[in-house]
Amino acid sequence: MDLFDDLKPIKQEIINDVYLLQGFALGASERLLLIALQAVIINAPLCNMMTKMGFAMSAAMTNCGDLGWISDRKGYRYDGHNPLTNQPWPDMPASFLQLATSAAAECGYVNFVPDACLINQYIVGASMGLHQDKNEQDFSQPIVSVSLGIPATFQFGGLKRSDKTLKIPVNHGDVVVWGGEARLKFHAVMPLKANHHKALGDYRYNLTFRKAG
Ligand code: MD6
Ligand code: FE
Repeated sequence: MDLFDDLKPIKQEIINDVYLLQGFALGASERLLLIALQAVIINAPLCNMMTKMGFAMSAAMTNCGDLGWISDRKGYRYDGHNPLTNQPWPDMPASFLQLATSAAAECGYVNFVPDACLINQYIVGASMGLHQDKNEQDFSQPIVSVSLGIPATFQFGGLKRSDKTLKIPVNHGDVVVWGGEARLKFHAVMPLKANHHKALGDYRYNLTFRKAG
């Protein structure tokens, strides 16, 4: 075996402008990331927001950073305050910012400075339907999506809801980055299968970083 055989290809371009960085969030900074995640959730508890249609979303959510993504009977939007507490969202932890900017840079987005981080918590059976991320101001900026905890299957489609989708398995520590021609493509999370993660229990967490404002 050669010296560098063990180095996995860090970046795979799954679809044009959709990158999978396997295990990118692991390593020395993983512990700091998980401690920061716990602190954010203590300050801004997870809750199942309502959709415009009046159904509770199956993933529980919270946010950190200057702006937070929220949903209620008025629709989807970004807001600087947590509707549960009327307080500003917790600051984005340095470990979050570092992870998001380095993942984006790895994929060629060198100027990415997220101002919003949405945190989703999925229990077994929870899912997210096919949708586009289009509540942000500047579509030249990418989306950085960090998967933690138990595995899930991410689905990536096209610019039309009816376009066929590709399944992307995502595991603890994987990061998906999309931008450019993929920025407005439909995507979804398939219903979570029961599993267990040694640090995060029976949950999947997803951190989605965006330049929203
Ligand atoms: C995920 N979440 O949780 C993917 N998009 O893995 C999303 O794609 C998403 O949670 C827009 C708004 C909220 C979300
Ligand atoms: Fe999305």
